[in-house]
Amino acid sequence: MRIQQEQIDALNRQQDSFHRQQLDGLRTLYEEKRMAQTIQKLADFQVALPSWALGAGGTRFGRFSYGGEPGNLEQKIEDIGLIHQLTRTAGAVSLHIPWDIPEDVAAIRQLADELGISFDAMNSNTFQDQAGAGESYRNGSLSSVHRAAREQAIAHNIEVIRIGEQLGSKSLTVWLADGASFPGQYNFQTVLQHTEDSLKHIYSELPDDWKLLIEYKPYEPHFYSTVIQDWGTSFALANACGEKAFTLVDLGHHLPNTNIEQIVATLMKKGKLGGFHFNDSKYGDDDLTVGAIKPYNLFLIFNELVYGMENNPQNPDLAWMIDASHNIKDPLEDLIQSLEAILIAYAQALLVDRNALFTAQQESDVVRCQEILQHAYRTDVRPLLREARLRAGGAFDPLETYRSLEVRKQLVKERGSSTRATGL
Ligand SMILES: [Mn+2]
Repeated sequence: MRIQQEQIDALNRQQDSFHRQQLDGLRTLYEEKRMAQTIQKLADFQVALPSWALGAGGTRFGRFSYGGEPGNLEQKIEDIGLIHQLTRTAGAVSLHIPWDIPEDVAAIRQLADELGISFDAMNSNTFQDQAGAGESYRNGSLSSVHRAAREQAIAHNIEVIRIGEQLGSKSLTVWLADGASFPGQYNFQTVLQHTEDSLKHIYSELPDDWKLLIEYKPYEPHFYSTVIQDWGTSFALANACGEKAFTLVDLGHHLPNTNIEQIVATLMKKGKLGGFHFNDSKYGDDDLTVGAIKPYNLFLIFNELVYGMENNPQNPDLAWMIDASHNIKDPLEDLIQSLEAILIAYAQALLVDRNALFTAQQESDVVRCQEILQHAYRTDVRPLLREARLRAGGAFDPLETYRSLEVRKQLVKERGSSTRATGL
């Protein structure tokens, strides 16, 4: 289905005077120039949605399907198109291979183009065995002690690059599930060396204008060790590969209470933060809606991201992506909520008075430092988000518009109530 622009505009008009009042209220707190800059940056900010997030996810215990799920890649891109039309923030898709190998590349590119969607980072998959594959990844992929398994995993990653080239993507994200569930299962140094050698091989096949993004995770699916367990290991591997290789930070891939904002600051200072995956968690890699549990933490992370984007020209533009699983919510509603939470944290971070913060830090005025940060955090920035969206033709309130227009009901009508998204 496609939403008509007039439908969005009609609902927006009902909010016109309320919106003006709200925006004027913010003008009493922040100067016009800062407001204008923030609105422009919000309008420019685009987050990729992964192709596996449009259907219901699941846990290792079970999965509950959601009606009207996209049954193929075209429908997944159409769903992202719907979210992008409402939010004007979801202008990219991140594909997962082999779940979403395009059958007709030209047709997929044309569809994405019509909907204003570009192809962001490609994701390889060596955490599952594929039908007909000669080698199993049971004992690892890029790190495996079995040469044939490593070679198969390397060849798969190169194939993903080739598919990505046809689509206009510019980066490959590698997340390895490789690890050990028991002490003594493998030699730490051996598997690290294999991983480095395999990544270097993949890197050597990377086009000049591409990036290799290396994700890390401390545990899961293995519970004793993970080959790329933390940012330090990822950073070392990226450095070993070369200048086109970077670390990717996934919010859920940290042990509880890890200071993620400090990791972000360190990597950006070193010019090695390449990508960012958004989600939220209470206990581990919970894949919950962004901002659902720890919105202040998200703000503190964005505070460092904004500082880095303004002060670290050595760091490249980041690949932003939502990496979450929607187990009980409508996936599209969950993604709309996530995008809103991301932009709220970004806007708050943009409003931090950096000159005042610098002065307070120089004077070691700890109380003032906290006040400056929290003044921005406690600002209701939603009028700025709405203004950025309205200027781009998006919805005043994407979630309420989605519900008013009964988008899910339409999708169920078109696709049926028992479709299952590929890869889930
Ligand atoms: Mn991730």
